[in-house]
Amino acid sequence: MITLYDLVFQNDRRPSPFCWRAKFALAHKGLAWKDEPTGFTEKHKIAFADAQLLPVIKDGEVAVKDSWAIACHLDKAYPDKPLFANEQERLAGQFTNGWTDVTINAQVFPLVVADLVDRVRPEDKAYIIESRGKRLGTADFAGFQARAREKGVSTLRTALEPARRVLREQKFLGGATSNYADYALFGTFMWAYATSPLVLLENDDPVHSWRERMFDQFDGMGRKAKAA
Ligand SMILES: N[C@@H](CCC(=O)N[C@@H](CS)C(=O)NCC(=O)O)C(=O)O
Repeated sequence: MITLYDLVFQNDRRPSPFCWRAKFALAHKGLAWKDEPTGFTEKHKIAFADAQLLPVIKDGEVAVKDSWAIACHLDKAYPDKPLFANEQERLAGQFTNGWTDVTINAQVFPLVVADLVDRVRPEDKAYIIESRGKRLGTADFAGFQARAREKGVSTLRTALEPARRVLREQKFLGGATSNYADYALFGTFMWAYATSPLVLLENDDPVHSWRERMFDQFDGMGRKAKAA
């Protein structure tokens, strides 16, 4: 049985975009897993993997850290129901994964940071204030978020244009059905969904329709998760 160490916030909210990638990858492959909720200040739980960040999986005796490494491990160890049908798809998926990390996640973070800090477990609050305060250069998260929202939502919508162009022509980034490229990007929308009431997409946006389809995947796994 695979154990997934998943970042946890207050009231069992699961915010981490990277952990959502791993959960969708496991669900796609039809693999069962045991969930191990892990707070920011519970890094001792993932010390066995020599990790500081989530997700981590323990698959028998094998420890794997980093969401991309987890996806590659799962396809190698369990070739059925591949996340990538071939090497070309794996490389295209790596591009979407990196684009989401560098461009999309970086744009979403300032838009939700105060909402995120508000929803962290009380015992992790000091840690997130210190670590994210250092990253942003301010501990005034509400002010930072409000300023970011003045232009940030429309900038994000523009940044999503490469995905929109694909989603005008096909249902998923992976084609007629979803593959890991979809999970890489959708993880970001799960992050926002779990932590912030902010409306990121317009209803008539093809990315919005895709997000709805993604929410429905695997028995509505995303939609059933605790929302902000
Ligand atoms: N490249 C890593 C990034 C993982 C990551 O940044 N995880 C965040 C949660 S979203 C984390 O564990 N942060 C812990 C901390 O900030 O102490 C991946 O794809 O798994």
